[in-house]
Amino acid sequence: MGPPHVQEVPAVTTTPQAVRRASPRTRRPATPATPDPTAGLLPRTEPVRLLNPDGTPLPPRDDYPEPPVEALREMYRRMVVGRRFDAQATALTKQGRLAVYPSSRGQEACQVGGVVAVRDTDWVFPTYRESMALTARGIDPVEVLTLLRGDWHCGYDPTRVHTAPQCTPLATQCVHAAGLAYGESYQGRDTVALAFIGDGATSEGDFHEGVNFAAVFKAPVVYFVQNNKYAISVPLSRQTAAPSLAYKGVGYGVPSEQVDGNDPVAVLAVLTRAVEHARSGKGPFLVEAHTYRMEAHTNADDASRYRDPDEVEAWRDRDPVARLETYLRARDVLDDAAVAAIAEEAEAYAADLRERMNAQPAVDPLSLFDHVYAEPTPQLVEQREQVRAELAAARDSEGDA
Ligand SMILES: Cc1ncc(C[n+]2csc(CCOP(=O)(O)OP(=O)(O)O)c2C)c(N)n1
Ligand SMILES: [Mg+2]
Repeated sequence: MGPPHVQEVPAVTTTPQAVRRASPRTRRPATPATPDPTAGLLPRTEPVRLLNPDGTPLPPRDDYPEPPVEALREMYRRMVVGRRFDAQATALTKQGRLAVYPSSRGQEACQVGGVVAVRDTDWVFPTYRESMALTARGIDPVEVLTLLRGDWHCGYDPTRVHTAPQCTPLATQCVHAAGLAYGESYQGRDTVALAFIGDGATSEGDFHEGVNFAAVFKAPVVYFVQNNKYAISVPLSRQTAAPSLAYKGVGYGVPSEQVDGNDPVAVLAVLTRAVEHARSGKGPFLVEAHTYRMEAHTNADDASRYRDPDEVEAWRDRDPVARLETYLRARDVLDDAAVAAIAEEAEAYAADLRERMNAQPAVDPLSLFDHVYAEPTPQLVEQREQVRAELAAARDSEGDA
């Protein structure tokens, strides 16, 4: 007798074909369903949202519990100060105090949500767009703007503030973040790296290499794509045919999510979960936030040449600062007096920044050549000498005048 699960073969009474049809032995056993290899990796088909655009709450959801209201209130404070900082930095370009400034007005929920979601001991990897995020992280705004003033490559000490220098070469921070996060976990620390990245930069090789490395080596990185719909003048429709940038995770085995990037409550909820995922040893996580760049690419760009003003107006109705303010007022954790006090704090912050940015920094142009290589190349030595000679000639001619 065979094993108990094998059924007895009945006697042959008709044609072999009929037997084959009738015999339970020839019936294929039901194959167990193959587990979906993408389970848990794909983002939800709709961006996660916890507040309506007018600030009224949506029904609570189990997958993304609402963050504590104190954290949201603190987020509001930093968003208001951040917006004022951003306006001040734009004004400084007009006064000739900054060479260039890429504004992140309209992206406050992402800029602030990103840094609120991580610990001070975690590492942040920003791009040129993230000046507001860095000030929200508590870095001195004058130190943040040093790069854009053109004084020095980075005005703050990255190791002290656990924040990498702002990257202008697109997506390079994605590999830096993967390397740092892997190194930290290798040494037994539970540090998470948060890498900001733009929609356009997800087309860069470094984005894919960083995400792939982090996935294979389970490096605790949160890749946070701020999809602000433009890469300078290139709209998203010309950038990618992907259904959502969050889908770029699945090809590397990286779980991902998409979120309404102008909903501060949802941004913090989604990033909190993504950071927890990375910290718990499960590897990287990819978040795409749908937001909008309200200003031009930088002050040196004229966005009216490539986008419709009606589009910008439509996004004004989804303003993240007003949205959070409405919600917090309804929750009774913000009133007129608190709003006025925060606005006053923002004004004082901007005035202090203006004052300190008016001081002419002492910069030695030759320091540009320092720290590039441990041993300078012959070309650098030659270029340094050229600059030195030009500066000396300029000084001499000033003396003659
Ligand atoms: C490797 C590289 N290629 C091109 C550029 C020029 N560039 C600077 S910003 C930018 C657009 C980036 O758009 P996105 O990634 O969407 O970020 P956003 O500026 O919208 O924050 C480009 C093409 C660059 N800085 N680095
Ligand atoms: Mg963009």
